[in-house]
Amino acid sequence: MTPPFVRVAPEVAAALAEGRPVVALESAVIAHGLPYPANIETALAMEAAARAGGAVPATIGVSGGALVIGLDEPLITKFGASAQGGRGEVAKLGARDLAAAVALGWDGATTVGATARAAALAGIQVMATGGIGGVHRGAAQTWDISGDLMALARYPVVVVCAGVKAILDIPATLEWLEMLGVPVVGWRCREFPAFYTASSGRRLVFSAAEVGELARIWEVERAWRSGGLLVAQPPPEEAPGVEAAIQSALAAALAAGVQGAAVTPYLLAKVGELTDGKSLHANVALLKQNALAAAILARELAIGNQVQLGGA
Ligand code: PSU
Ligand code: MN
Repeated sequence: MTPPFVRVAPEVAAALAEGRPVVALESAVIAHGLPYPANIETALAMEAAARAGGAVPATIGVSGGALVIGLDEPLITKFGASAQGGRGEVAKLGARDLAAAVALGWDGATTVGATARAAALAGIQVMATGGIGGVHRGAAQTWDISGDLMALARYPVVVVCAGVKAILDIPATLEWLEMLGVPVVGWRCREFPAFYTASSGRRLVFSAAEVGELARIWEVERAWRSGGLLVAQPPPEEAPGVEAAIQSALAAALAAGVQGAAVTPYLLAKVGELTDGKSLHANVALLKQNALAAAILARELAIGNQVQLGGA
């Protein structure tokens, strides 16, 4: 049964009803994280990557007074086009913003936290993103800490990422994930990845070499009905030397007085500009890789479910 105010695309609903693998995809990265038109191409390429991995993609957003699980191509295009020239007709929605945006009939793109909440509502277990939000640099003064972290603790969804965005304070974000009780597992890596590069210098306690290990970890977590699981894998292409651009972007954001939900989109756009698209290239590559990995995990979980059903 679909919860009220949630609209599930027919293809996604059929897959869920039959226990076939589904991967949820966020839309804030389309409307607020990447420049037009690369954002639309990337969103569609992530859907294609999920399909190539054997799962049905469900890009999530708010439109027409409903939480939509499976945006169609016209809506993805509309969300992407809103990034042109900074026109803001598609809001950036965290988990806490979903109800108001639905009630007021807004169009809104969902962050990792909002997507995790939506996926849990729809019964989707795995989602993919680029990097999660986290503790911003200078958070000791600003208290700017992404709602993604609380959502990871709260909603029972596996989030596949390449770490936290490099614009953030990576060690501080790992401390908060620990405090919130969010399990973190590396997939084919022993270090927590740093989004644009494989190495953050932070060693992980748990790392899985095979998808079956990840599936078993999630089966135990899920059986106990707690929150989410963060799975991190290194980016397929590194974009080293982005740090100088990040420093300039941070200084520019401070000078421009950028605040609240606008901080992350501002920094991502500035870093993209300052690196002449080098960061964009790496960002797109890791988004596709994460969608594929999420699909492979979703398929493994679906096989496990079928075996259980068959054995019961
Ligand atoms: N990762 C990217 N690009 C993005 C984001 C993450 O590679 O645009 C988005 C995600 O939607 C994430 C959000 O949930 O940024 C975090 O925003 P904030 O720091 O305002 O919580
Ligand atoms: Mn913030």
